[in-house]
Amino acid sequence: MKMTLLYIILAALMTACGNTNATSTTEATNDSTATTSTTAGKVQFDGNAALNLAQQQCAFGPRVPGTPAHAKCAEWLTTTLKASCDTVMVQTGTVQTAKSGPMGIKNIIGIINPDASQRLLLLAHWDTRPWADNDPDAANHNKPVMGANDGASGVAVLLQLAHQLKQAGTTLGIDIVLVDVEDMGENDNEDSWGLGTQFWAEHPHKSGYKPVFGILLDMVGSSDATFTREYYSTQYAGGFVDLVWNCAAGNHFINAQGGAVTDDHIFVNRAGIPCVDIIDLRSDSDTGFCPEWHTIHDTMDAINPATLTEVGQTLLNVIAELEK
Ligand code: 1BN
Ligand code: ZN
Repeated sequence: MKMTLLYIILAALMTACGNTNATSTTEATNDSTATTSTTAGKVQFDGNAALNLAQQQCAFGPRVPGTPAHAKCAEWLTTTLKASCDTVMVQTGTVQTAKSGPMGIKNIIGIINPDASQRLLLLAHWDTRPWADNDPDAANHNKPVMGANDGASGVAVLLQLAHQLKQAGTTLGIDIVLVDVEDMGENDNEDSWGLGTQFWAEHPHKSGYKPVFGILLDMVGSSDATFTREYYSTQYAGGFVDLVWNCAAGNHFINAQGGAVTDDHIFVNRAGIPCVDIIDLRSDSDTGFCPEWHTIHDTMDAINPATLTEVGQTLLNVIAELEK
């Protein structure tokens, strides 16, 4: 009976938001850019404010775990979330990295409407990679990545979303989990990535935690971004991928199947929570990502407010749908 109800709700959500091109494999321009109704009225996502929040993260320098910049940014993220969320928790622990031994982590969690039973999980990693090992110049391979796109962009959208929801109000329960130590992995070692998320999946911030589903943001700021439907998201959470792409704002969301990424969402899905990865996947590059990925060029020049607006607006559209 319970499962039947879940399927009915999911079927309704899958066709929600007005874009009915969910199974199309051609490029689609979405038309859900209109303002969104929430309990507090119309809300339009402010991508310029999000860009400013990315800039503030980058001003600390690369947020490499174990460095002073990482520690200072953790304080700032906690303070910033406290201004918008009802409850903020900082989850600490130690994980085993592939190349740098044991590492302390801080997962920073902002909770909106803690008593609401229907909840949406939103994730982004806030750490940055210690090594720009995809840089065309090998002399840069041991330099840290600034992570304007790979780290700061997703966090900035979630911080700005929390800020706007505080002003507008929402009836939905929302858990924003800023995960640490995503980006210290090594090739061909899946479990070496997403260490903060793996820790959270083993120690959820609330026992029996069961949101409707989760959305992960990763590398969501490039002007050339193409957000295709990521493979594992489709495998584990296909109905929710339909929902998100039906709610998509602007023309960076492409309703076609994209590649597979070993990202934080894998560990959330394995823990039994369906989770969708919104990530910039490129079919025309050797790495599968944007040219700045894991290079010293992943700086503020690599991100722009228009793409952040589209991603933030898409989240607002999904939230409005779940509020109905
Ligand atoms: C995403 C951004 N990832 C790292 N930075 C995850 C990833 C893991 C991407 C392995 C490619 C390979
Ligand atoms: Zn990375």
